[in-house]
Amino acid sequence: MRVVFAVEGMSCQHCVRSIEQAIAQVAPSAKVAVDLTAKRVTVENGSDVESLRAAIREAGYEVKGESREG
Ligand SMILES: [Cu+2]
Repeated sequence: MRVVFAVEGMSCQHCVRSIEQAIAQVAPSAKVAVDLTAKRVTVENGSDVESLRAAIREAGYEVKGESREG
């Protein structure tokens, strides 16, 4: 399953690494792609959506919404 999160507050490569690390904590095998321009975080093979959303929030970013694909 792939989940695309709409995330506010990401501005640079440091943010990208923070998000990647936060998600790796809850979903070590997840594949994460961060698009700063589109303000999107795509997670493939992650854990449940709730855990992923919480991880992004705990890293300090605002999750505006998400959509599941597949
Ligand atoms: Cu940053």
